[in-house]
Amino acid sequence: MAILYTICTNSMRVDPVKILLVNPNTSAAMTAGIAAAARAVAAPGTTILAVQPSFGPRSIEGHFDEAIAAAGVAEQVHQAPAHDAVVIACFGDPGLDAAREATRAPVLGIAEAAFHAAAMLATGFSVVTTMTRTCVIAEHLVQRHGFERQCRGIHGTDIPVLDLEACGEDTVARIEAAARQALERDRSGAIVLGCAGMAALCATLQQRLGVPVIDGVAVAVKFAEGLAALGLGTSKHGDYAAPLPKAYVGWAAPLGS
Ligand code: 2AL
Repeated sequence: MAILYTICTNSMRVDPVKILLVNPNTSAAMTAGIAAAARAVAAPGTTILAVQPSFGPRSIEGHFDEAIAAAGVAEQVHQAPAHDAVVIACFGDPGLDAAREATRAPVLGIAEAAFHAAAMLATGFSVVTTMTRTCVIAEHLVQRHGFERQCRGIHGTDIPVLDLEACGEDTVARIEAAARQALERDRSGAIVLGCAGMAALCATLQQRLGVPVIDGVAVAVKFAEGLAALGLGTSKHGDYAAPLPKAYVGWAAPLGS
């Protein structure tokens, strides 16, 4: 027993955790909002370095946006200063696997983190997201992360992502109404917010709805702190090993080695 205790404490980090928070879209206002939401839940001493790609869409609302944004996430993780964990703060988790190849630190997507948290708090949850066209992207994420049994519904509100940069009561009321309908129709016990831009609304919605409302940015930051504190990182055994050295051409040249 004494030996086990020594092994466990040896693997605990005591230094403050440095989190690289990547907003995959190129809205500086949204990057600032997501950074504020992350800092509001971070432990004392945790530092949050919030970044966004140097190219790509202002908001991510479809497959094309997401493909370009994934390259932007890869760019930011490739050129990142030293960090202990990475959070990808867009509900599509763009570039998640690429980022895991590019760093030894744990990398969390906010959709993946939110699904895990929701599944620990209710037997079933519903996702309330932005444009209806992104519902298929959320459905693919649910399948990819293996939450088909817990996710009981995905609901679009047709609120454009950039409307969340500075949203008023009308926008909050629309999300609240969609969440109420989802809880009823899906017989769900929790709501997952399907956009990083909704992070600031989480507490208000939870208070109004009376059920757990999960913002992926907040839970990803707390999971990231936990994994980093335990000295856990992305496995380099197998397909998450560093990318094979090779030249890249065109605008991607700096990403090669
Ligand atoms: C998002 C998000 O989190 N950021 C963004 O630009 N688009 N997600 C979404 N479902 O619209």
